[in-house]
Amino acid sequence: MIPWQPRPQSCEEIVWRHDANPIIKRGHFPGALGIFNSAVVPFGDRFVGVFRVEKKRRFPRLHVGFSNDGLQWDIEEQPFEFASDVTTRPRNEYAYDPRVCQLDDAHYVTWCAGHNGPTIGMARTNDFRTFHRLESAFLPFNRNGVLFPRKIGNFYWMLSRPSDDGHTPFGDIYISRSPDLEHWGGHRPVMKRGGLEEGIWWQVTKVGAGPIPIETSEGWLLLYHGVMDTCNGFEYSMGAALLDLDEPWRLTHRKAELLLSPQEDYEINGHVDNVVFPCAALADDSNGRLAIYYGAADTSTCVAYADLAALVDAIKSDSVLF
Ligand code: BMA
Repeated sequence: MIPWQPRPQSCEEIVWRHDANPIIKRGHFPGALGIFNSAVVPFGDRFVGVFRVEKKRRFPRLHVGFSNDGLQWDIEEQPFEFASDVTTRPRNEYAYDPRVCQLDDAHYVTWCAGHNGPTIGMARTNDFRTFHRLESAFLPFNRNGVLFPRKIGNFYWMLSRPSDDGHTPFGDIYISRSPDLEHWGGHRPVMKRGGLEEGIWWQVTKVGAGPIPIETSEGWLLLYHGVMDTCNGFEYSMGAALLDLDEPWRLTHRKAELLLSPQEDYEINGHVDNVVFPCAALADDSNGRLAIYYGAADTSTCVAYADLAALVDAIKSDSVLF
């Protein structure tokens, strides 16, 4: 069973927060200053996660964790290493913002890899003990590489966000396809950042894909982060869109209102203030429940919930395309 709490009586939002957020806080294990922007998936009768952990060197690395209920996590104190590596990479490579995707009979981790500049690293695992490094999907600079959970028309597909070497004051979501998870091409823009117009202002600076897209009868449900620049810097919120099931480069609906913005203290204050950054979601088709995992203020890991059908309806009834 995925984590779940019903919507509080007093709440009219499409997405509501877990009442004991953050589920993973600063100091989750000794020396962990932040654990955030991390990905979880069901695994056997448990859950497994790949976590962005920053210790006292503030150097981001990926750590594995396991959980029986998706809320209480046992996270390894050392980052994982690769059993085999086809890339030529700096020995000490940073790694952050992982996504995990079950595809065919394996799990794939994609993340922002310091491979001579940020780009999309990839690894395959069957057991979350041994990770085989694959070639990086793209040239630097790129972030937010998010695989689709099945082939569509004979190809694998990945969303990504071409970027720069810094904090990137721009960014649109692209899609690329591959016959083999190694050679990526056919790059197309899918979703642009917003503009100074109503409904798209909150995502005016950049957008980036969040969790692995969720297949629904109305299209691929894409949760994403949208960023606006303010006098105090960037502000990261969560939005939602639908992509065509067979032609996933076609954006069919995009919700004008954001779904979750930094409002709670743990989202407003942290290593980077005002960040809500979704990286994973668990959907239960049997009851239409959705549990969303997001990083808060580059410090902690949180959960929010939604009813899948209500969320899809909300996207369709408040859609703006531009
Ligand atoms: C991005 C990445 C994210 C982070 C965000 C806000 O560039 O570093 O991991 O959450 O900035 O700081």
